[in-house]
Amino acid sequence: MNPLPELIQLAVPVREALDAGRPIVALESTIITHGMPWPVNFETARDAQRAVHDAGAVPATIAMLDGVIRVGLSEDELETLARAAAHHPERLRKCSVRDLAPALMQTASGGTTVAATMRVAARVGIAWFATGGIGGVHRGAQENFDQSADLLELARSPVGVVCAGPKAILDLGLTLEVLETQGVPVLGYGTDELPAFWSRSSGFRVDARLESPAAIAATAAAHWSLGARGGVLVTQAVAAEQELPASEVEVYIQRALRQAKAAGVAGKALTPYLLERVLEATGGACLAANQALMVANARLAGEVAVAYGALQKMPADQRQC
Ligand code: PSU
Ligand code: MN
Repeated sequence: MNPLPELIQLAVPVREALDAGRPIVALESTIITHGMPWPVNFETARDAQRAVHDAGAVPATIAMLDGVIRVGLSEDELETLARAAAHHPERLRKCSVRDLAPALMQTASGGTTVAATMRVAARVGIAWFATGGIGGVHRGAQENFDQSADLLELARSPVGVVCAGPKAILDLGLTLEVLETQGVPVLGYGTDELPAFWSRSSGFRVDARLESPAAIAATAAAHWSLGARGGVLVTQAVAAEQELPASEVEVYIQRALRQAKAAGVAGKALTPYLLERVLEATGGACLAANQALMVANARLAGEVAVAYGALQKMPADQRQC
């Protein structure tokens, strides 16, 4: 079952769920190591796992620990990782796809990004994944070529990714263009408009609005039945009570971008830097939004994974697709 036993280690509940064909939801860990401060990073990761569990699926947080890719962390392990991020940030890498093999060889530890988490999920056979906001095409990409590997992995790995849209620090229009080129369906759960992470509106439309987890599962199943090898992006807007209006947050994003430029921040450090500046500027309001949307996405991914599992077990002639 496990293709690379010494490199990827499955937690017992995850292995059992895989063997029994029960629904599983992968969760990323860069949000713990580089996305949120202590103790919110721990609380959010823990609550996301609980939300997946309450929806009837098995949570599988993926991270790199001492040169092993771990699939499924206990709450104690989440806390240890979250504390390490606070006390020894220099010891934890941000692992995207290109970073996994070197980190394995060097016995390193770190968080896995959306791209790396998708890759590992696909490798072990997990079809659903929840995160906060995906990476995408950065503003100014025309000059700096900065596009997140998340987009390329969405084109490659057949995993359904539930998120609150691309992070608002990005160029959302260009991000949608790349997703279109790569053949990745962008679905809206109860929304026509693409959500923009901390905000409910972006001015851009999703490809299809769907009203239920079952409809999302059936759409993904149809996409994969057609032989598509890539992922499906499911977007859910942050709850209205936690939302930061786009016009308000845009001012802080602009300022953070100027600060990043002045400080010469680029490459993999850019996204965490920008998120941290916006967090400071909003005095924690965007952190509360990030926390709420992450947990809500975990719950939805759990519901979709359950619906998808039921669909797989249904006789072929009774399936919608
Ligand atoms: N969302 C957050 N915080 C984060 C990230 C997403 O709220 O830290 C991480 C995700 O792991 C995502 C990564 O995959 O940022 C994208 O980084 P980059 O733009 O360097 O590819
Ligand atoms: Mn980048």
